[in-house]
Amino acid sequence: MDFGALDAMPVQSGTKRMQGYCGLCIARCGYVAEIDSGRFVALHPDPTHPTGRALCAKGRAAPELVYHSERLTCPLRRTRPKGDPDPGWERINWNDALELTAVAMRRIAERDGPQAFAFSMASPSTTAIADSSPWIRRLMNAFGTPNASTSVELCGWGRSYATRYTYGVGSVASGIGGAMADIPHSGCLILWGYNPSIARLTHATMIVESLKRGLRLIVVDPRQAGLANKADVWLRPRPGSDGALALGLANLMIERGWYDSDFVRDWTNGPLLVRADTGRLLTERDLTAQGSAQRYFAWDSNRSDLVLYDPRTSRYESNGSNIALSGEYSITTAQGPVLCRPIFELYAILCRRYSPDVIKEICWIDPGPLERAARLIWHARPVSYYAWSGHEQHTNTTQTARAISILYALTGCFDAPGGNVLFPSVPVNSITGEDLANARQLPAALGLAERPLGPARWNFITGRELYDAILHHKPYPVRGLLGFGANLLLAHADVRLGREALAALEYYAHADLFMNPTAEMADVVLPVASAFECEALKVGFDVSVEAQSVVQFRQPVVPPRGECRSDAQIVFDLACRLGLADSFWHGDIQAAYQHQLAPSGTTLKELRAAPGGLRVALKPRYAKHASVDANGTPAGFSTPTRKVEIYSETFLNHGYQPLPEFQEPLVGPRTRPDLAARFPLVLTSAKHTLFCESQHRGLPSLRKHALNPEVELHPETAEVRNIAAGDWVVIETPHGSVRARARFNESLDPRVVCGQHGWWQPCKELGAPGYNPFGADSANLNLIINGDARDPISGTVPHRAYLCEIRRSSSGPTDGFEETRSP
Ligand SMILES: Nc1nc2c(c(=O)[nH]1)N[C@H]1C(S)=C(S)[C@@H](COP(=O)(O)OP(=O)(O)OC[C@H]3O[C@@H](n4cnc5c(=O)[nH]c(N)nc54)[C@H](O)[C@@H]3O)O[C@H]1N2
Ligand SMILES: Nc1nc2c(c(=O)[nH]1)N[C@H]1C(S)=C(S)[C@@H](COP(=O)(O)OP(=O)(O)OC[C@H]3O[C@@H](n4cnc5c(=O)[nH]c(N)nc54)[C@H](O)[C@@H]3O)O[C@H]1N2
Ligand code: SF4
Ligand SMILES: [Mo]
Repeated sequence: MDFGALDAMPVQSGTKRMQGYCGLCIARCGYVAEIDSGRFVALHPDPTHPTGRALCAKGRAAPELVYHSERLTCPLRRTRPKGDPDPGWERINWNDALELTAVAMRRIAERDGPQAFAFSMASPSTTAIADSSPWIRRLMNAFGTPNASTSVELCGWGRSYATRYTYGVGSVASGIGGAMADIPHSGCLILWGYNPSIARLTHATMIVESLKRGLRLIVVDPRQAGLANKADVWLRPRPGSDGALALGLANLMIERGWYDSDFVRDWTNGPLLVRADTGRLLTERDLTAQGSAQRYFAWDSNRSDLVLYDPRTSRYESNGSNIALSGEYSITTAQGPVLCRPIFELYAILCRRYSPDVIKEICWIDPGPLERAARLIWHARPVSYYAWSGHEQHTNTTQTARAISILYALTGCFDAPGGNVLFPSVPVNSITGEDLANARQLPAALGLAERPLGPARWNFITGRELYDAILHHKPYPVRGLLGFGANLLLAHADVRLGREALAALEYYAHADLFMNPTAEMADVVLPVASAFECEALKVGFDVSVEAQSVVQFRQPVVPPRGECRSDAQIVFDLACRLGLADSFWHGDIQAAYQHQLAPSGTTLKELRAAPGGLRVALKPRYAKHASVDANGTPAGFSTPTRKVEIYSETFLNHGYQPLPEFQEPLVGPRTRPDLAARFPLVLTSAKHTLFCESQHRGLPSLRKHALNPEVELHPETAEVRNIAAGDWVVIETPHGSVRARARFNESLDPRVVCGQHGWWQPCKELGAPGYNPFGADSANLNLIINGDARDPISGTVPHRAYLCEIRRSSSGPTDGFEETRSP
């Protein structure tokens, strides 16, 4: 192994400097913290770190976060009933807080089974929970509950889970099928509903760098946000129409011959024949009773005959180059003649339905930019893409994610240099505890029966499923919850239902840095140390091979505030109290890290001596699917056909469309003309550059630049409603209304408006208001979204495509949020 310690930063007299990485969001920027007389005073970029080129305003505000007057600093216990506006928080000690929690967990598990105790977690993209989430999952596995509510249905499902049905499971969980855009080597990059300038600084700096050497850029976004003004093509879809757009682009590419037919033939299931009568793949069993039901056929156009394909060997029985991707063939089966077509032909037929004219009608995108984008995707290869929130929070997210990932297969760039690459990672022992005895017999997660291919398959539950299980015991009761930061009542639709559900819990403990509207519903609140006050181990920094090679053991910049503890400490302590010490190194976290690092070639001791991180040499390998074993069998893809799946029999088996058919958003102008008459505007949302999700409004250096929630609308949309820039407006949907201030954005289609979610917190120092998350004058955007409309496959609710109307309001919201009463 090749270790290269990062250069130590110069130490100035009087101040101490310390390397680490910022845990506040997914960018995980390498930093140098400045400590003056024991006080954390500033955060600077660490240019020696692969993610350390720059820091954002949130990172620079880290000292404000650490020393904030409203930080939770001691465990609290509720003394008054949950409906009471005053929870009557009472200070308790850690022993009592953890004992109360362990006793409740044991009681509920013994009476109702461990699955009746669920966990919630903040998303790792918006918090430092990634430092401890593997340990939290380990505790769940050891305890025996599969039910983790982490907003995965809103964040990550489309990007890295739905795409597994196309590409199989990869190694790094964050890209498509685990494959990350290899931006420095790409000829063209597609940012699809992803704005790294706000969301992930490390990607943004990398892209800006690459644009200088000629990277071509396509941005798909209803707003001209972030790098869209530097893009070669900016496509502006109607929110929620991305699935149609992907098919429309594929249509042009197929029509013009702009696709990699070798890749499609060799590495996708495009050649396999589908029976017209049943929609199933033609199998050997269809032809003879002795044949295998797991061997399929393609058509050899030279021999004008069937050719057998065996997924176990990932090979066709004859030379692949004659294998047909189009045509219609009458095949004599045991039951008589059956018409069959190759999958690729069926896909091409589907795509043909999305001609440029149809795309104009559905997506509100003109043929010109559509054609330019299709041309660029083909001619500027290698191409990579990253698709995120923009396509993820819809009632059609799963098929959209598939449509985009299959469009991408046409380029033949998967796992090629400059494409989406399965980056290598430093080898470590898995610590999530899937090997533990209880984990091997976990009960089914909530929602698995109803949506067997959705998040429950990976032991994630949706917000709505959690609420339904608490309130209606469907499909079984959930009576206890342990929350690590998730602010469910701001993050999810069905806000009132959520509040009712949390109030109905027999026991709820919530660990957080701050009291938030969700934590207000807890029985016990645990104070958590921020990422700057606790250690953590990070193996790989995701965005490039270079970044992946860095292993870093972050040490606390300053000791924890008050009695705060890290999430990991809480987990290890609880595990011991639950009689699970054997699975938790008897409470010794250092021993656990050592176990994790054992195969890595580095040790905790070495890492402690190198706070800037160590590099473990990693070699990029490409086209892993083509690597062959001793028998000459290619690795292929980890899908049922061992190929990239354009057509999914898994989907068919569960009653879903096997091709990535476009489904209109369930609450949109085309599906609900009845509602559209009163609510003519399409409502979407986007992240705030200064805040992570529902956090950070209390930090003065950030809040002073954004005092109130805003909604972006086109000036024409405003004018006909007599709205001036800066006016308070009401955003109204069939389910209620919230308020925000009007901000004009000429880049929007006049029929689209874009709100901000996550507003509740006041900033006392500035006298900036908080907002009641539930009341009539709320600014909680998800209060007006109803989760009855859901993606049938994943349960995703329509945060990003809903119908609304906007009108001028006479006043802004009052400061209705009950202030936290810590003793
Ligand atoms: N309308 C609309 N709704 C959305 C979205 C949207 O774009 N529009 N986005 C969705 C997305 S993508 C997501 S990920 C969710 C986000 O929803 P959440 O995952 O709930 O994230 P946050 O709202 O940032 O709240 C995080 C909470 O965790 C606490 N916290 C921060 N760091 C730590 C830590 O290290 N440990 C612990 N224990 N707690 C910590 C914070 O104080 C805060 O209370 O919201 C979703 N909701
Ligand atoms: N500053 C900051 N950084 C963050 C976060 C934060 O809250 N603030 N949150 C973190 C989290 S949890 C996440 S998930 C990531 C998310 O990172 P992103 O996915 O980049 O987040 P957004 O800005 O919400 O969405 C990206 C773009 O999608 C567009 N969009 C909206 N609707 C649609 C649509 O229907 N189709 C398409 N194609 N685009 C649409 C929006 O206009 C927006 O510009 O960021 C992480 N980083
Ligand atoms: S982008 Fe900002 S908040 Fe996110 S890790 Fe970097 S410095 Fe921290
Ligand atoms: Mo997210």
